[in-house]
Amino acid sequence: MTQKERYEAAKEMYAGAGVDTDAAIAALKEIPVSLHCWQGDDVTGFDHDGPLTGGIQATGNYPGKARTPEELMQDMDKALQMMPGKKKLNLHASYAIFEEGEYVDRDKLEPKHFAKWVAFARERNMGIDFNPTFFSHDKVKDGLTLTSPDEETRKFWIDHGKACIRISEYFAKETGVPCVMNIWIGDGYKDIPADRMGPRLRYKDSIEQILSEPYDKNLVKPCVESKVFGIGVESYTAGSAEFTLTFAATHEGCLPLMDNGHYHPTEVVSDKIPALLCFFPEIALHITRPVRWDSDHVVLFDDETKEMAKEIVRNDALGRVYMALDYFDAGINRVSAWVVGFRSWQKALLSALCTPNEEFKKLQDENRLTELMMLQEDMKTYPFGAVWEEYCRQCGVVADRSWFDAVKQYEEEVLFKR
Ligand code: RNT
Ligand code: ZN
Repeated sequence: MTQKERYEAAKEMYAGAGVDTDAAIAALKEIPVSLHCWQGDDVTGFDHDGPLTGGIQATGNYPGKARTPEELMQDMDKALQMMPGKKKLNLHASYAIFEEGEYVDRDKLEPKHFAKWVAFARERNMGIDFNPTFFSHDKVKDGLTLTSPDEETRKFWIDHGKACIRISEYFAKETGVPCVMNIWIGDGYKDIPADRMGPRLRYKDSIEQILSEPYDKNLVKPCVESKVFGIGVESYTAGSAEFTLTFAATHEGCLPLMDNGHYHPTEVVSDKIPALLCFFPEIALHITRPVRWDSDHVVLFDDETKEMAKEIVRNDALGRVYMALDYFDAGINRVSAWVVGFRSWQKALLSALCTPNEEFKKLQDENRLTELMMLQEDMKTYPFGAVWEEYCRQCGVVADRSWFDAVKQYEEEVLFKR
């Protein structure tokens, strides 16, 4: 059977279940997914020589990590060629690119320090998302940034946040695509704190000061990302789920961002998506794969990933949910890690789009739950692979595993020579 015949057969079978696979493919092509630059260099960045801090860790020591902006862009380019669909670039402030001999601290960053990234994104028709970097820096004092009781420290980080608002607006103007600016801090305590509210009040004030920087709300979408704990801050994190959710709910234009590695292990973000969509016009996601903790493994086409995609698709929220990948595995080929994770999320979205969601909802509302279970199980063995193949073909990307040959070749010719 040719690829075309395989797709035609699959299309017919899905049509029998009430699914238009052509429409699903067409819809997916329009949905931007943000690709994080930090998988390429283990969250190192270019503006410091120190270790990765903030309670996060990229474990592993696979050779070939990108060391310069040129290498990171080259690697990302390689990865982009193997990803179907619409992409956005996700940057951290620590990836500022300075001229030879130039350096400014994070509170003084300017759009020009990201001009090369803008050129990179524009050439590839990508918008840009942005993240102030509140970690891996010597002005993180006693593990604290925006919650610091030391006013000088806190001011430095507030000024960093404000600088990032200006840079985010620049990204949006240059690319013509709104910029999602995500605030995440690792501030917290290893052991039982004596004051849980004080740091949160300072955090609240700090974000308010950052957001007081004038910006166009149609161009910049500020978010706050919650977290349950980090390495070395096991007992308390200031930016907890309740804190960030309430902050976003009470500050017009600020979005809640959920990272599915940032909750207790039996909590699922798939269930939280529709809860938040009842109240927020827009929300944001960091899509990752937590293994026993916030380990940031490569995203796979697994059950919870599929469930998250379903909640976005069947609630007609593709235009209301900003999707970004967030993982960093230093133990495998980093280009492959990017590709596998991106393709997995694409598969999850396509699979959700190839589900007769209206019919299933109707069965639920009519309390025909026996039938619903049977049909949901039945569809699991539909020829989804043939639809995926067709989607990749239309996007001009290799559908089968042979994309990995290019990764192997790139590894030998480029990565292993570093
Ligand atoms: C950390 C958060 C945060 C970071 C990135 C690098 O736990 O998930 O989003 O992963 O900003
Ligand atoms: Zn995250």
